[in-house]
Amino acid sequence: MERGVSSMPGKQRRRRCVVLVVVAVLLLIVIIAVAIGVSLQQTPEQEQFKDTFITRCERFKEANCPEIWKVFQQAYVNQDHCKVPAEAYDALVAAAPFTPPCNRMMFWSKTKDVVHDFTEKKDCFVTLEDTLLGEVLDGLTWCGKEGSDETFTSGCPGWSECVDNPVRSFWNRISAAYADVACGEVTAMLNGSIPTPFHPDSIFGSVELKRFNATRVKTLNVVLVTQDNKVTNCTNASLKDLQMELDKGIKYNCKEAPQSQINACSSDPAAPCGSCW
Ligand code: N1C
Repeated sequence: MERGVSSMPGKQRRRRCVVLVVVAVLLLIVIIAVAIGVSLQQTPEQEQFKDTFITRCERFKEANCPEIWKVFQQAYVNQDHCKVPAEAYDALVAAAPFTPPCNRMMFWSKTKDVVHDFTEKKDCFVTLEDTLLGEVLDGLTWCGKEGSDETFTSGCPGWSECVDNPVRSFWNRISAAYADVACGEVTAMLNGSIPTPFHPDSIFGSVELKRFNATRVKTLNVVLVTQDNKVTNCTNASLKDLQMELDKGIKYNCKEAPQSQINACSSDPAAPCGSCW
């Protein structure tokens, strides 16, 4: 009896010890699992980016997608994400050059949704996003980090955070390349619902328009997309600035087109190309 009573605290201590050890082991397991989870988390994110790139690229039958992915990465991987100039993508443009669809090339500024809704429904015009490089990277964000071979999709600098960021430089570079090959009649959809439909700082104003060459481009047709509460028309002062920037020798036209008319026309299979404005 006495021995039993006196041995109880010893047993309790041992039991407490066992419980403590079990708790410590469980804690350790949880910490290790969280650490593994965190370290693995980046991989699916990067894998997903590469998968999207390759899947979209493979829609272009003749493309060597693994090679294009390799050349693309070389532009920004292992670089400070604020020090990627547009020229970093020169090799990428060379690896996936543009074949110009003369008379069908469509440029735009501040009208992304209406343009793509139109080009998706009617096979009349070709935007940069219908080309391999434009389609593969449309809507994506990416950057690298000094000392790392990885592609990151979060923690990348915003559009205005630094000028030489990988996404901004990419659009500047490939927009320049697309405008360089522009030929024949070129169309640009601008936004008539804002006070200045032509902005010199936009990619269209600062890159594309400046590269249209009169030896290749015959006419620039501006389509000013308006809403019911029409804010601007073709006499808008910013459109005078646009004409001043245009290479002499390129003819200029401007037409106002209500968005409802463009939508109705694109949904009408009988409507021919060019009849929507
Ligand atoms: O600055 P923007 O328009 O004038 O650029 C549009 C102009 C188009 O003609 C395209 O050829 O430049 C080209 N372009 C794209 O194709 C493109 N796809 C997606 C430019 N930017 C593009 N993006 C994204 O839209 C890009 O990340 C940037 O943030 C916007 C620019 O749109 P904007 O200001 O309406």
